[in-house]
Amino acid sequence: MFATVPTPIPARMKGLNRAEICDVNFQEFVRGWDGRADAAPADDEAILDGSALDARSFRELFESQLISRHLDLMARVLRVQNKVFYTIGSSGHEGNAMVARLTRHTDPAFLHYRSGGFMAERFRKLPGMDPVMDSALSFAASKDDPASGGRHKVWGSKPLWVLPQTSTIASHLPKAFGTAVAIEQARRSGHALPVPGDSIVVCSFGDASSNHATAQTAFNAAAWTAYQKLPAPVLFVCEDNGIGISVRTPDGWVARNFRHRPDLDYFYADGLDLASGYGDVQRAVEHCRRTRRPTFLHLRTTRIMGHAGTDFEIEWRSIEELCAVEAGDPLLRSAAIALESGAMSKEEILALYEATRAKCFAAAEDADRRPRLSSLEEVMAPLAPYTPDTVAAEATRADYAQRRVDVFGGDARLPERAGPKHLAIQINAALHDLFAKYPEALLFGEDVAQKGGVYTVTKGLQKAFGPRRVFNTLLDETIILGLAQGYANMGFLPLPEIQYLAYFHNACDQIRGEAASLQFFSNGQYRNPMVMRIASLGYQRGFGGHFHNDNSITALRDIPGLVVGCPSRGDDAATMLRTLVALAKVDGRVCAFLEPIALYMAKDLHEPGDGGWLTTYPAPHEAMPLGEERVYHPEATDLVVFTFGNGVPMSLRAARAIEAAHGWKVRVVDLRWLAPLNEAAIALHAGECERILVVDEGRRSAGVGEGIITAIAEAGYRGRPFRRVVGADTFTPLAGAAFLVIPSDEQIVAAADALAEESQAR
Ligand SMILES: Cc1ncc(C[n+]2csc(CCOP(=O)(O)OP(=O)(O)O)c2C)c(N)n1
Ligand SMILES: [Mg+2]
Repeated sequence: MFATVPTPIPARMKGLNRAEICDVNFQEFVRGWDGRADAAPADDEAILDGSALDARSFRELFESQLISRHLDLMARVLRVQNKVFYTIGSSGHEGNAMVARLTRHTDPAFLHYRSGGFMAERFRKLPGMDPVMDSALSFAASKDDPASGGRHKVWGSKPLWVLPQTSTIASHLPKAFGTAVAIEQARRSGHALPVPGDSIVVCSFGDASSNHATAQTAFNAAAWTAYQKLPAPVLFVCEDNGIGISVRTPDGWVARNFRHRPDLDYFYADGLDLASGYGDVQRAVEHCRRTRRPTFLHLRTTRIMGHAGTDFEIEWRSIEELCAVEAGDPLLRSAAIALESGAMSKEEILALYEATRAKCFAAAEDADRRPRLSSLEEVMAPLAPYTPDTVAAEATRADYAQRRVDVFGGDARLPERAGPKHLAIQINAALHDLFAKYPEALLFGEDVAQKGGVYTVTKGLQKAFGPRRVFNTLLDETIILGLAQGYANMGFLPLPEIQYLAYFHNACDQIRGEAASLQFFSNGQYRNPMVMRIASLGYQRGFGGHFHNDNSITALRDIPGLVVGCPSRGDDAATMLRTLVALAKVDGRVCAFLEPIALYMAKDLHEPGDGGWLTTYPAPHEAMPLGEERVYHPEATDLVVFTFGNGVPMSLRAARAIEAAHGWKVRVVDLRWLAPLNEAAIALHAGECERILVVDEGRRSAGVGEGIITAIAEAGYRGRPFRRVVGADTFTPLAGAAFLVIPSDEQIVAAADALAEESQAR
């Protein structure tokens, strides 16, 4: 079957450059082959007796394998010449081409980085596409790279429904699962899908990756779904090469771990042998498509040429072991099949091998001559698209008047007629409105359906719009955000809810590494628009402790491209939500909407019963432009307070006391948008006022306050007297002690006192 390892191992095979050795091995294997050849099979005949693979398919698969191999060999040669910038290869995994052949180009694919064979084969599905040149452009980080526009070496293609992945292992499994669920949900709800309704989702990863928490939660969620007899047609392909970088996967572990999982249907295929593996891959694919059940295809592979070009395996693996692995090279097996079956002669194989090599090198040289990204503007162009006029038009579009009348139960019951209300009520009304406006909108999370969320903010939505649009998920934030990406991929408008800010952090990578990066790494070709609602921040009196009062916004602020809004009052929440949804719809943006829990029910501002924090619901044609601040007392110039969230009512109360104490008129600026920060507005107000106070309920280190102060300093107002009132760098304790670590009204007044003392001292 495979080549045998000669003993003693000849000097040539002990060389440092394993790529070169594998290259020579292949040629020597073909030249030295002395087996018996059958009469050449007809195109539609089995390649070998009993094989499910016909001769024509074999020849094409073999060619796809060779393309993948020569891209690897090329990358290793040209990396040292700085013509190619990536050397994690697909060698040993080329059998994944079978998965591509047996699926459709419209089956969305989320791929392992060793997918050269899969891609070369999927390219065949559409005429006029060139796997070699397209891949070479990506290896070369060329601006013409059709996958990422030169931003990364990714396996990706818009026409071939391959959504580019980052290299964080396992992070793509939740969204692959989400996409599968979305396909089925669309089928049942009549939502127009961008792919055929019987599509399945292909998701590949390595054996070591299968242990990752993010992978495990996807398997669990898929099984949890199937257990309830709900469809989740995702084909998980575990490409088991027995190793992760240098750590061996225990022998038999993948089979042991997955073979008997309830509601995750296990199939095994030999990815090293096209003739015998093909039928098994076919069974797995057909099973997934027909039953719509999550399917686990355990594909045997091997790893040839180390983890990446930088991995000199020879330094840490014995030569005997390396040679044994190389003797199991699936390309040797494919060559043997070609020869044994009589499908190809030695000369034909070697000619194809060399022609493919030449093609890969020529493409790489061509790619190297193409332009690369050469300015920051070019690099960032697809990261955070923003078309303000279209967004404003979309946010204020109010052509659903009758639907909203129906939803709210009559003209007289429209929320704008209901008089002043608190934040939770206005968010609830805004969500009802958005659901009336966008039939593709979905809301899901923990406890959001019948209960309406911990704070009843989503109460009534499920009743009004049904369980297909408003539903509870299983308890896992990673999956909630994976689902959101999947729904977005299939054209829905997801509004996932994260129950508390503290619980965003354990799923943060789904936004940081995945959702927010998709437009960037696909050069704007793919987008997963969403508005993630998160109950956030401190000052809760009813429900204490850190995890319900987390005030860390930092983890959101530094995610490139993410829009973060934080309203402090009900009317702003409604107009902000409309803009966030419009940003998602129009520009594909990923947005976070931080709802200050402590203000959900706040009604009063200065005195009990004054109703100072109630607002009237804004009519549906009103929206808040991205970045726009709300200014209280714009005429005031003695002191400006920059703040957001809970800091706004606190600062307004403090402003009264400050005026009483010092006679200052105080301007309070509610920034409302925390990312991107409106630095121009900050500079403007800072420039117009004599003193500056920053009230930031987040943490001292890396909080929003640092951004505000930087904007002020960079605008040239370094010399203005300023103070900062900010949360401590600590976790939030339970009960009354919580109020020791976050700003208070008194601290704001005290900071103004300090500013007054400073003025006198001058
Ligand atoms: C979350 C995460 N942790 C660590 C890494 C670094 N890393 C890259 S590949 C890899 C090993 C993956 O092994 P396996 O899943 O078996 O895939 P293989 O490379 O063997 O095909 C590791 C640890 C990563 N990319 N992402
Ligand atoms: Mg592995």
